[in-house]
Amino acid sequence: MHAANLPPDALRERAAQRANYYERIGTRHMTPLWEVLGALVPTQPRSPVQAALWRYAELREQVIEAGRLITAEEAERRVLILENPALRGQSSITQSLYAGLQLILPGEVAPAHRHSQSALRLVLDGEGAYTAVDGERTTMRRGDFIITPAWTWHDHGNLGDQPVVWLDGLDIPIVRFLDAGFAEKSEQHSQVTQRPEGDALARYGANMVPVDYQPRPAEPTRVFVYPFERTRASLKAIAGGTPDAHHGHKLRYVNPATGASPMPTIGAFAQWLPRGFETRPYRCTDGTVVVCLEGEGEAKVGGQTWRFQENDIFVVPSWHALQLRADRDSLLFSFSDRPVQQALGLWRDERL
Ligand code: GTQ
Repeated sequence: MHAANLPPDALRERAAQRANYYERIGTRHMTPLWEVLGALVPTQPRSPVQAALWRYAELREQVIEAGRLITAEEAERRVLILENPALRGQSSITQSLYAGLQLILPGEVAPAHRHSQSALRLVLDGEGAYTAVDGERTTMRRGDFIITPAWTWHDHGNLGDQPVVWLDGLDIPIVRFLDAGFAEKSEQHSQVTQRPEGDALARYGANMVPVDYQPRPAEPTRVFVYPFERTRASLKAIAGGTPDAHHGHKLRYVNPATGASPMPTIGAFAQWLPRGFETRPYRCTDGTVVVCLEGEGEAKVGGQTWRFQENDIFVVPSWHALQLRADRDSLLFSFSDRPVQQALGLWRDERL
């Protein structure tokens, strides 16, 4: 008999029986699927992640204050985690990704370690710092996209006279979800340099690779720095053409030896929006962190609208429509878990 046909006291009686049943099976660690099926198998993504924006002017002030409270050495990594407002306590900016703002003061070293988690850095502010990856240093310049793939040794240092701040993006929540994390501290505080600066870029990042190099399919690139001046030059060179209605002029960073993403778990993108250009709304299943490197404008995400300017950071949750408008020529960097979703056959997008 359908519930609609039951008299009210029969309905109450049945609800009480079910509640009693749920309680009894609950003591044996079972629970009824039919109460949660709609949430488990949604008709479309209903991300708990919240759209949010962090203004760099505020971020900088807070992270500089951290520089007075703890040294890089004591902290190991002096980082303020950007926590999604709906995921407080989880050290996550989206369900799958972590983001944080790292500060290194003149003379400091963030000691060498390695871990299963893959990391990217986007340099935001200050000059004179370096990151060393598996024995090679790279000077960090604003806008440089630097990677430290899983299990590569890395340390950071500041040889200059200014505080240096960058954005860290890691796949920490993915590795935690899989219970697959390992980490190790190096005996060397700073890695001994084994190759001159620029070696990896020359060998692997100039449309050539060493003659016997055969990368495995998901192997991260040996190119660990994508210099901003190259990215910017490419975007400027294509900016005269007709922009895509939903993306403007958008490129994805690749492992030049394979065409895949630089690291298997994180995809990264750079995009140029000419002054006055407004994108049509677009949504995709990869929750995305966006950083304004140049220009200013407005972002509409779901129902929210923000103005953004240089170094502001915002997060677009899965399947939320994004619309961007540039009020000056603007260059945006972004990263997401897209390669994971694509490898699993899950990724979808929609041009609205
Ligand atoms: O620079 O190695 O933001 O290990 C979080 C964990 C940075 C790093 C983070 C890390 C690092």
